[in-house]
Amino acid sequence: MANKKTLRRVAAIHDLSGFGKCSLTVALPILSAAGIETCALPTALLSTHTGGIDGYTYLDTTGEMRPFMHHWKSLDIRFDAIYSGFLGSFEQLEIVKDFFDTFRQKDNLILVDPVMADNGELYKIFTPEFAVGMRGLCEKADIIVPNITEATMLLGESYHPGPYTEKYVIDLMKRLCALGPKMVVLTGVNLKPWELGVATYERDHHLISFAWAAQVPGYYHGTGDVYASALLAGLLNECTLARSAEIAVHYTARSIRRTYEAETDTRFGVNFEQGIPSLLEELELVY
Ligand code: PXL
Repeated sequence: MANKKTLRRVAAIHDLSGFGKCSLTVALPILSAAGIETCALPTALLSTHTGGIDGYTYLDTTGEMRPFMHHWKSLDIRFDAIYSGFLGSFEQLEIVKDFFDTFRQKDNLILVDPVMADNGELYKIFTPEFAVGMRGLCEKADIIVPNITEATMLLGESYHPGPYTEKYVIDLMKRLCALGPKMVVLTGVNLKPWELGVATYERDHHLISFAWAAQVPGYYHGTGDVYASALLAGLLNECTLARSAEIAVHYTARSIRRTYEAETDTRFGVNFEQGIPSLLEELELVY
């Protein structure tokens, strides 16, 4: 059972999309439910995410980011983890690097989810140069959580759809670790056509693991954010990387399955809310 006395604290650096269930509206409830204090540093304020919903509003909050950072530093706030996701510009990449330098401690965890692409394509608002900038941010992380498309972009390689060979996946993770991070969790992996899952690699211990779920038809928005948030919830509740990765696969797959069965519009995000009790059970968290 996790130690219930220590309240861990995370700085979550993502956009706030009011509708569509991704980024902060996913990270905050999942981490909080897992007993982790979550401090939000918004990178932008949108009416919805940008993935297939027309007419969204977008207020860039870059100008607020350094003032947030300086205020938090002046209060001597310490973070057990810093978790970055969707960033909208090169300037934000630089600010987040400074944030890492400012709040880095010997024993805290910097997790970068290099949100920028999926299914072989950059999200509409990003350019190929942004991928190079994102690589610079990943170099400073302890752990990165790219999908296969993002992984190939970080390495400047071409993407091809799965199924993949185990050797290809392991090689990709080793080369990502060579950029700087000690740990990689690669999402959207499949070795067989009917499965979907993740692979993990811990450089210092040469540890490799895989976790699988049955593939569900359709493309569900925001699942990367659900996954990375649940992964971090596991890591901050004393689970190993492999176990955290596995718990997060179960949680994300169940959220997708629930949404599929409800026949909800896949752009509107997955039903992760009703899976929170079983996530806590798997994390062995009972308050
Ligand atoms: O889930 C990734 C994501 C986060 N935030 C915004 C997005 C996307 C993906 O499209 O548009 C605003």
